[in-house]
Amino acid sequence: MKIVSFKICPFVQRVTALLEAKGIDYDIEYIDLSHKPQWFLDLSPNAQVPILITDDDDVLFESDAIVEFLDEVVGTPLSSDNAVKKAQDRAWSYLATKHYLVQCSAQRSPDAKTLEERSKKLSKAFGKIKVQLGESRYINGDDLSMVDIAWLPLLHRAAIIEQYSGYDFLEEFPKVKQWQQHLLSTGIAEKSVPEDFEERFTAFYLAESTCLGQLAKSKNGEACCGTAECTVDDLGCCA
Ligand SMILES: N[C@@H](CCC(=O)N[C@@H](CS)C(=O)NCC(=O)O)C(=O)O
Repeated sequence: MKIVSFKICPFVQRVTALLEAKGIDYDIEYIDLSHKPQWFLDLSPNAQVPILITDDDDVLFESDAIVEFLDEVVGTPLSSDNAVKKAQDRAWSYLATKHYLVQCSAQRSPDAKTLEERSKKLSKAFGKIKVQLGESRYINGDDLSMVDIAWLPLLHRAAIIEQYSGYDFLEEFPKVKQWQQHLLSTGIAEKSVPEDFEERFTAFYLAESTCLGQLAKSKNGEACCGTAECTVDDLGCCA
């Protein structure tokens, strides 16, 4: 099977994380979303990645549909066979995927005020999921579930942002942070992205035009915007 992908897309990462968690081989083809190839436009009804091309050449789109299909047809299912639990898990997964673009836009915030406003939206989701976390490694116990896979892109990206800029989307949520550590320690996050993911991700989200990029520069001991007159606001972004 083949996944058509864009290197830093969280919706793609949810699909590849599921395949990595199940230990299933797959091919991946990266496209440039600013120059979508015609063959891709012919296959993808909404012109978005991911799409999955099965071994029988069937084409699936929308990451929700793709992960549900994959969970059913390859490897050991991660979904519960109890219909109520399965529906509940779907709902907790949607809470994550509805916030992928919220996190992307928070990461691209040009200034501290915008970053705070956008982070607040993301925090609402972390505040809801934290109540679901118990003492076990993962959300449903000691085995990975579809909910863990749906939240993995958010938690992986939060860890990279914290590492480079010191800004922690999870600061107020120690339980979520513990879950993040457990998920990262599986190695699935790194396996689910291309080798140059961190480079591409930081080049885009920690560009100098972003507040987080300015924080990353300050953390490195560099002037946040490279000008001698540079002043910083409360967060450390260029004022
Ligand atoms: N609802 C879609 C969202 C996928 C999505 O937003 N993909 C982005 C990349 S992360 C994309 O292809 N954007 C190109 C576009 O919208 O033209 C899914 O879950 O698969």
